Amino acid sequence: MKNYKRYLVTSALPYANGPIHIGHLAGVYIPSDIYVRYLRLKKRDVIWVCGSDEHGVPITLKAKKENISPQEVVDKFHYLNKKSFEDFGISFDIYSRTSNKIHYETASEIFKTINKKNGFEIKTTEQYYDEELNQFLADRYITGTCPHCGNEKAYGDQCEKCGTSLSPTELINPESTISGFKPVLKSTTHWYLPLDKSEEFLREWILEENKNWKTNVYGQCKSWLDTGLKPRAVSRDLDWGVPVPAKNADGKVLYVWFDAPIGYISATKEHTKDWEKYWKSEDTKLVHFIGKDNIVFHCIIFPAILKAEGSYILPDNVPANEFLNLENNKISTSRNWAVWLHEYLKDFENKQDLLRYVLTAFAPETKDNDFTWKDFQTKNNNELVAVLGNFVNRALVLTNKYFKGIVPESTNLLDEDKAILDEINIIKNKVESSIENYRFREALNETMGIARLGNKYLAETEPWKLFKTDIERVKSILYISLQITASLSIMIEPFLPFTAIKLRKFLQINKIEWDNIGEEELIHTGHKISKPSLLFSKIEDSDIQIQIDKLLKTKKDNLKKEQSLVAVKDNINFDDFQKIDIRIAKIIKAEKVAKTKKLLKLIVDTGINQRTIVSGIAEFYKSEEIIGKQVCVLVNLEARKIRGIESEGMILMAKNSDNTLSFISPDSITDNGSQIS
Ligand code: B3M
Ligand code: ZN
Repeated sequence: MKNYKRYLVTSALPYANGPIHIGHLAGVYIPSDIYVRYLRLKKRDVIWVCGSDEHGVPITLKAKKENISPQEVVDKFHYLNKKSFEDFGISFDIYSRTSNKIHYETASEIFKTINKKNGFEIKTTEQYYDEELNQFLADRYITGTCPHCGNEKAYGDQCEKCGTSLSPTELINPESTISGFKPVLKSTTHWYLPLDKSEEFLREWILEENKNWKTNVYGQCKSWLDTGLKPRAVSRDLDWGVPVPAKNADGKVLYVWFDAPIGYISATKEHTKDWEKYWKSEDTKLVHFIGKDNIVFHCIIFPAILKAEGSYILPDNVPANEFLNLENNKISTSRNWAVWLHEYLKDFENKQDLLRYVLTAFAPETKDNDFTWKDFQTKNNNELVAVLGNFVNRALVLTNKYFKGIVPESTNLLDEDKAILDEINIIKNKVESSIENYRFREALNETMGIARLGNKYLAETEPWKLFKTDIERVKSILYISLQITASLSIMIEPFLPFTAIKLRKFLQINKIEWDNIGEEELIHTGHKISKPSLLFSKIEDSDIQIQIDKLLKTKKDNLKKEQSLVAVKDNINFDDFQKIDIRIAKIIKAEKVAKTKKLLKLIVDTGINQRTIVSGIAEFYKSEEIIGKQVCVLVNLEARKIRGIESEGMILMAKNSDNTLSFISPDSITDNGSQIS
């Protein structure tokens, strides 16, 4: 085990083209905040850097779409995200941005150092060019079929389905995601990082020296290395980004994934003049917190860049999380399917720790996980209120009730009392090991074990029953309960920083040293605590219904948008139209088709005859409610068997934006058989 003198922690730089949502928080920012807050409590020398990732094509496209400059786009979201993080207690040492001058200088320096060593291959190749947009297409803006797994929505840089790192020319049937047109190949010159030449070093460094990395990270790196690494362009034909500091590079900028991770270095430079001690000493522990979609860039590409530059350390660990879904759907900025941090802070004022708690408890640490508002409510009411809040409240209320808020003496502590404090020490050691191994869900659960221990202790000793008969015993029990509460006030700090401050206010104590947790006299006899209020309040059904309704509205809006995007079919001529025969008909019988959820068997009177039609409307209409209804029927559709039933024709239905179906019915009683034309 290396003996590190300092820690350097980074969190993925969020793109400054949208707000922060719960997926970002659960995947990256809460885990890293827990880790760094713990390191600070352990008095470790730690610097934690983050900031806005302000380059890349998404930002230029958003600027184009909104007819503003890229700088205006990033300014808006840099400040929104910076403030949201601050208000949520994400305690970076610095939250910088890659449009800063210091970043341009740093990224340029690193590029020039590698270039001077001939560390790049300069190649003129055919790249995809969107003639509609008049610009070359970045990998991300070309989709097509993945040659490895057949995924038709693979991107030019990566197939998210099988995780393979791709280059656009490998895609089958490429298409521009911006204009929808087939892109054309045009020649252009770029600087390539020869990843293939780093393969051996990466294989040794990751697969041999870092077997302790999380399996999801190790596994993804192994599959990339097994597939074989190829040279990767680190420059782009764009006018927004860090200009390539080389000859014949007009109109070219550094590839966003070349400059963005260097943003960690520039932010450190901005934060401390001792930045090289952190980035260039082997006794610095460098940890990158990211989401799984950034593994290749942090474990393969950025280390290859730093190795080529030659003077930087490499990460000790990259504990990437998987993805968090929302109500069983993928979180999506473009579809507004998210819980936005800045909106949460408004809707649930002063309830930051509630969301921190839930997102830690449901963090996608080893596999994708799901956030639901019901779970949010349940976790709050059954754990924060009923376990942590309940224990603290009883310990403090009873001390106020029996001893006017003065911590009683502990004259005759029993073995069972001391056993509680021993148990707290055991739990503390487990929490330390869980946090140091990036298992934060486990660490939180173990910390909550102390509150559970407290509740059990009070339930077993029942001081309220002894007040009249054995006041000395009551004193010891409440004394121990207050020591447990004092330990909790520091142990919850990494997870629930706002609650920790509130609790220390109730106890009227300053921050306790982490290493003193579980001691017998954290809070002294004679010390006066304050009158407590509730640490947590219940979340009512109405509170979460508002949020659920918000998501339902988003779903409807998205469907409406999709509906409007449904292309009108190709034109037909009048003769073709004349071929179809639609009549008004009355439903005279209806029944469910056995063993199906969606089908009804209808008997309709078409004015010409009675006929059977099978229709997929069972999810929207009950048989009994549609008898007698006049509807439109396509009567000259060839009969076909559906679930063994001869169906002669089709009932015409309108599909709503929420995917429900509605009949097309005349607005007054009409003769059955009336022709629609
Ligand atoms: N801006 C975040 C993302 O891929 C990306 C991280 C950069 S960290 C250097 O969503
Ligand atoms: Zn694939």
